[in-house]
Amino acid sequence: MSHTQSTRDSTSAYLGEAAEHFGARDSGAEIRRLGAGNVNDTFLVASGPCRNKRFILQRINGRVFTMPEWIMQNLRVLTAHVSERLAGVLPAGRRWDMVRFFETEDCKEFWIDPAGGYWRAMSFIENAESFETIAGPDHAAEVGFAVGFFHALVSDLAPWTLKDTLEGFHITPLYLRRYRERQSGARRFAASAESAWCIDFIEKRTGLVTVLEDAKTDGRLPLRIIHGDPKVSNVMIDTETKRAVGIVDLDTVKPGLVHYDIGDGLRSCCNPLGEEARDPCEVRFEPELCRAFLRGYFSAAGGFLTEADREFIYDSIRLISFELGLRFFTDFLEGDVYFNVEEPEQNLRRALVQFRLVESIEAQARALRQVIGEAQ
Ligand code: GN1
Ligand code: MG
Repeated sequence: MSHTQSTRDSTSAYLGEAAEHFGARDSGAEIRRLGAGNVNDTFLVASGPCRNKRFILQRINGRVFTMPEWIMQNLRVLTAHVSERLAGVLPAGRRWDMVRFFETEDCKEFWIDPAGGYWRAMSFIENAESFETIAGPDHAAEVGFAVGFFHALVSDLAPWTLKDTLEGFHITPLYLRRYRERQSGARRFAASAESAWCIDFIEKRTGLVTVLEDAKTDGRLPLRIIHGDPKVSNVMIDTETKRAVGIVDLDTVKPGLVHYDIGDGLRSCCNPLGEEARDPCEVRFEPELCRAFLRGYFSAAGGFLTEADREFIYDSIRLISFELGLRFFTDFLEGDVYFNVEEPEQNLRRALVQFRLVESIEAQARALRQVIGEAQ
């Protein structure tokens, strides 16, 4: 049985009970899986006589997040900071919702199931939706705004006030090291043409993996607070105005380089076919979506970014796409122990998608540097 399946079985076994601990006690409560998260299991619970008491219920993946208490501690610091700051910085005519966390009936932040799973509940942002793939430039500009606005909101929060909830996250050289450790066992998988292509692809680019970490070490890029996972599907869009109204999935909010977020937001936004594209050969990085994302991003975050920050934007787009491909490929070699999968070889296909994106980014390097230079 795959890791994904055994986790899902354990999740289903305690789902109803978990909902009850957060107050959904009526027998008619509806619970449905929400989104396509690769790590945690997320559900929407609708309870009450008219099913209008809605909240998000989530089981944290304990293999990935080994310190769930730290996540909640960070979120308390973050929420307090944002609620104080929000009114002063929110542009006129916009709404912005921060997720609120609920306690169990006995006033705990988690309910821990008999198998050791950590469950928590949080508010559902009403009249908003999110999308797995980008709809077009207007959507990209809103995702860019959301990432920039998040950075602006936390730009005066000292990095040391938050714990590191996922050590090594986005430290590309560490992912390369882990990949290397797995390479000996990789031989049997490398039999396929796709795997051989990935191995070759990675080998040709090992020189680029330290670009952001070097800039961090020598002080060219400062440590700030980051979101960690600002992909398209984590930005909530108002169903009527189509404007971004919040950014969810806050478990990786921690100290880091804003470039991890900028690179991640762009690799997600500028790939219209999405991470799960069936045919990796069709994948392309779209400069016009990049332009739109950066317009939105700078409209919110332009104020605190330095020239040095700008200089590393191109590198960050290329690097974070490469890094995600490397993470997917390593997980494929390890037997899908980290990212949830629905079918065999899904992590291999996901890796191919990211690597094709890297190729497209590299082929358009000049044009992209120009788009970045023009953005403000
Ligand atoms: C994971 O679980 P999810 O889908 O929110 C991953 C991100 C990746 C993303 C790719 C903690 O996020 O880093 O960019 O998949 N999160 C973690 O879809 O590893
Ligand atoms: Mg996430």
